[in-house]
Amino acid sequence: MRHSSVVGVVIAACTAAASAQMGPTPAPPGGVRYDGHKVVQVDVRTARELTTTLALTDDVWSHRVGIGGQVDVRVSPEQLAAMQQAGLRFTVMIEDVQAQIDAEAARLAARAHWAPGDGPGFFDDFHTYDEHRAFLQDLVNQYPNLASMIVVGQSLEGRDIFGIRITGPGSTANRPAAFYNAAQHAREWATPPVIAYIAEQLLTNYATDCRIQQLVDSVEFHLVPFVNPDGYVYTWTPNNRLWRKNRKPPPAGSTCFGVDTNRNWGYQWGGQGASTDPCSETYRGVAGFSEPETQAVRDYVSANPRFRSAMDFHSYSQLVMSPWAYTDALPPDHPTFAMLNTRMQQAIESTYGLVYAAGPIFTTIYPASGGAVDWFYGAEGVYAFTIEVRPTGNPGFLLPPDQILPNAIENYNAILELAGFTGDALLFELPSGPPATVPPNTPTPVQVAISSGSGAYYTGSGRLHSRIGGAGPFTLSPLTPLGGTVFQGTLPAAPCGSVIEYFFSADTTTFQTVVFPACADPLQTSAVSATVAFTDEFETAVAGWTIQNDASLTAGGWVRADPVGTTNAGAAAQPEDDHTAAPGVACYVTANGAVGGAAGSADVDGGPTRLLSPTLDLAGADGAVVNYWYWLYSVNGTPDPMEIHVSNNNGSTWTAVTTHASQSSWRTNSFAVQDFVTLTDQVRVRFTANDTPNNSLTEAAIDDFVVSTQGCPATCYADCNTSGSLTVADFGCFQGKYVLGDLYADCNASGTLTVADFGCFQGKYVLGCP
Ligand code: 0X9
Ligand code: ZN
Repeated sequence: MRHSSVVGVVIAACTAAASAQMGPTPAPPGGVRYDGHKVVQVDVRTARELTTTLALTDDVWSHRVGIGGQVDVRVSPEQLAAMQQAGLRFTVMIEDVQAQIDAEAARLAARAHWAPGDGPGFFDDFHTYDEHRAFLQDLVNQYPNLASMIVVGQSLEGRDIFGIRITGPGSTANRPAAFYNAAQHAREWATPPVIAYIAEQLLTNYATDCRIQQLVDSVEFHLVPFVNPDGYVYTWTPNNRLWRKNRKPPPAGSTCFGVDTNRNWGYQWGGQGASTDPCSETYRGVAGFSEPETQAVRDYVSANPRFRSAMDFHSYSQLVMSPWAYTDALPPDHPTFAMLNTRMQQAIESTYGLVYAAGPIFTTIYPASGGAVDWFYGAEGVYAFTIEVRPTGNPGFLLPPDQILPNAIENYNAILELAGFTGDALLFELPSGPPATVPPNTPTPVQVAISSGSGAYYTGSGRLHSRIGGAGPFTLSPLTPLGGTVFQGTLPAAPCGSVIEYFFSADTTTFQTVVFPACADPLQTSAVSATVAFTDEFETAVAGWTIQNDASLTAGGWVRADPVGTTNAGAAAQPEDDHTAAPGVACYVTANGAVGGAAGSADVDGGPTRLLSPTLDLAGADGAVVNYWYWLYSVNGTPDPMEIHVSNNNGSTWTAVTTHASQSSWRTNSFAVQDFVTLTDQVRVRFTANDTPNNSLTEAAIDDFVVSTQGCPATCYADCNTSGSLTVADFGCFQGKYVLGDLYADCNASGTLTVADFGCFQGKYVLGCP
């Protein structure tokens, strides 16, 4: 949940970095050091606390500048003392900024420089502007038919704003284009590798991955790693690691360098959330498009009317955001933006489980006028987004090198969604997901949403294609409109144990047929009976649940209770309500505090604390699914995910199933036990919460735990009424099903019900049941 009240902020103080820049460009030797500086996360609850915080720092690190949230700020030892004096509540996020910068610099000094032929080792550590260029050039050399180098224009100091153009063969006259860039802000080093990774993946997978080929053939990608090359190069010079803006020399009367290019775009330039002070980190410049970097991108983008989507990567905070940034009004295309925000958010979550928050910029972080996103959308009509990549907090801009690749991978997956919107004629999505199983011998409805991509839906053209058993032709059936973009199809009744394969298709108003999933890769579900083997809403004490607390746990052990909610920085830390619908009230929580107690007073400290399910007898089932609702809120310090394990030997050994990241809301998860351990009569599930090292606010809860087994019970065909014995009533039952057209009555499996099925039934009846 985001903060409801956000105030516009002008980060007004002259930065230490900027005030030290007295000389001409480039900067004087020596740069700026941050010895003894810390980054602290301040818990801001009132306008006064926000004003005090901003008056006491000259470098805001996080996006979360608002009331009812945490603001990450860098402070000198003196500023830290003043914060303590002022009674601000904060936790230390980075103990020693300079030590971290020095450690990174030492590592980079010792790193192997990337050279053509080194391949994906590129993502092992950060690289210079020149190395990024060589990396893209090497890709162009390997894939000359798909890729070429581009130069968008030049920076103030004359560097090329280079990039790579990637698209498949054929005319591009009508091909939608995409502009995806990074590093408007120099210190946001986690972002250029995302661009490099997108380029590498699109090219290296083109020949072998049908979906990538489809995207590259239908979209003209323009990928630009550095919109602010001067700033980026500057961050690689000694003691300038935290530079943000471009390298514009100080205007008359000032000694401060740099314009924030992301406050300089000429759409609604000069509004709130941008500074007139040249020393501010959000200095907007003397006019919209006063800077060569924004001018260059403007001219490049407006010269090509085919641009349809844009992404401006920033760091950090893990957010997916859409227009507007200058106003809290929702843009005319908000439904489309919201859909794409969600698709990108889900693509990221399904990679490593990280949940990036999503929404319009203004309300998700803060008002910011003169940003790239607003110009792309407002002036050019391009569907424009910005993602703030990893991490959420510590260590801010100094992303550890082992996260460069995972960060790139999850954001590449988000880009595939945006590219799909750019190049695909229609977009499909299953609002409730694909059903993992369907009941046997029962037609099952399945919903699909169809919306416009680069084409528009032709009314009435939606179809479901399905087949049973993995062979033979697909059967077509029309989709029924349910209102809006949602349609319903019906999966055929299928015998227990069989597999149904299915896909959807629809036409555009220009009669292009689009198939989902793409690339002849149908969805699958199997027909099986499900039986609830165990269910517990935790409203009463059920025997067998076991709590194991590590000796290091000082607070916050699991307990079954009606939870007392707590709030931290505007977000729910421990839930006030359990998940079960009324009259349900109870669930398992990690300690229950007193009403009105502080968020940190009954959270987990140390640990782990473990909650073990009763022993479940799942032996003999074909499959078993565990479903539960969980809550995990873990912020500050090192966040501690909830860990889920399963055992099939009553807890002697445990297999990791998944982890859950911080959310501040009830969420649900399911897993198939047999995907992790073979099914036995000694299965247990374990939920682990901890705060190790003890530096976070961590609250966990579990509710509505259900285990169901799946299978196709060995049935006797002739026992039509499943009475357990064969009687004359089974003939009546058979006849009834025959009359109804029930596929059960197709005794000889001929595909149609004929009189021969009666003879077949009689034959089986005579043979009897085992
Ligand atoms: O303030 C910014 O420019 C971005 N956050 S950052 O911490 N990376 O500096 C947010 C960008 C919001 N986008 C636009 N205003 N277009
Ligand atoms: Zn940024």
